[in-house]
Amino acid sequence: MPIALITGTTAGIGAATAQILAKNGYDLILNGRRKDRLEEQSEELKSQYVIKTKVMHVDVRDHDAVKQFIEHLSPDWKSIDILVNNAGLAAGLNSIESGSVDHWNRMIDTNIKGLLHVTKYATPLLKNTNGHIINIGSIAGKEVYSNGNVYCGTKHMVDALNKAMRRELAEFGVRVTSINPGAVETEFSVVRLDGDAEKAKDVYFGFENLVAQDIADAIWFAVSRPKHVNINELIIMPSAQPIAGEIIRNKGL
Ligand code: NDP
Ligand code: 8X3
Repeated sequence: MPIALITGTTAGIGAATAQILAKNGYDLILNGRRKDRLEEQSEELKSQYVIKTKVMHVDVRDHDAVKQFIEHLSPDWKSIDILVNNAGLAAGLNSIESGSVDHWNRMIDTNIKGLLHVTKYATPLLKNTNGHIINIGSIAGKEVYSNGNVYCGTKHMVDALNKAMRRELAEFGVRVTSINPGAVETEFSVVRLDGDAEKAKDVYFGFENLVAQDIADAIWFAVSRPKHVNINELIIMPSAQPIAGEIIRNKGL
C-alpha cells in the first residue's frame, strides 16, 4: 500500500485530504497537536477504509520532535510516497505597526520552519520512492493584501521553497506541487481571529466560499497524474474572489 504523510489533519484541508487519500487506498501518517482528534480520526478512517494509520502527535515547530518521529519510523512506515505540507495558520489581521510579535512568531515558526522541519527529514524517504511533495501555499503567497503582511510573507516563502524543492528534487524523480487556495471555510478564520467564531463567520458572508473538499480534490488530481506529469502549481479561488483580499458579496456569487 502507498503511504502519505499529511501535516495538520485534525481539521480543514488536512482532514479532507486524509479522507480522499484513504478512499484511494493510502496508508496515512496523521499529524497535529490535538491528540484526541488525531486518535478519533485514526479510528474513524480505519473503520471506513481498509488502510493502516499512524498518529504523529507532534508540533511541526518542534525540530527535535519532528526529527525523532520521522527517523524512528519503522521500516514499513518509512516508504513514504506523498508528503502533504499542510499544517499552517494565519494569526491576526493587523497593520505591521499594530501587529503582535506572538502572532508573527507563530506564523513564521509554523508556516515556514515547520514545513522545513518535516521536509528535511521526509525528503530522503521520498527519494527512495520517487515520491511527491504537495505544499499548501495560498493566494496570499502570490499576492498581498492590507493587514495580511506577515501571513502573506510566510506564504510567499512557501512559494519560493516550492520552486526550490522542485529544482533540487526533479533529478531524483520526486515531483513537487504547490496548491494555492483563496478563501476556504475551515477553522482558519477562527484561528486567525483568536477564537472569535462569530466574527469568523462574517469572513464567509454573502458569497460561496471554497470548502476543504475542493482543495482535497485538487490535491488528488495532482498526485494521481501519471509519473511524467508534474502539476507545478495551482491557484484555486472562489468565483467571488477575483484577487487576494477582495470578495464580491451579496451578488449571488
Ligand atoms: P485549519 O485551521 O482548519 O487547519 C489547520 C491544521 O493545521 C489543523 O489540523 C491544525 O491542527 C494544524 N496545525 C496548526 N499548527 C500546527 C502545528 N504547529 N503543528 C502541527 N499541526 C498544526 O485551517 P486550514 O485547513 O484552512 O489550513 C490548512 C492550510 O491551508 C494552512 O497552511 C493554511 O495557511 C492554508 N490555506 C488556508 C486557506 C483558507 O482560506 N482556509 C486558504 C489558503 C491556504 P492542530 O491545531 O491539532 O495542531
Ligand atoms: C488564506 C486565503 O485569501 O485569506 O490563505 O489570504 S486568504
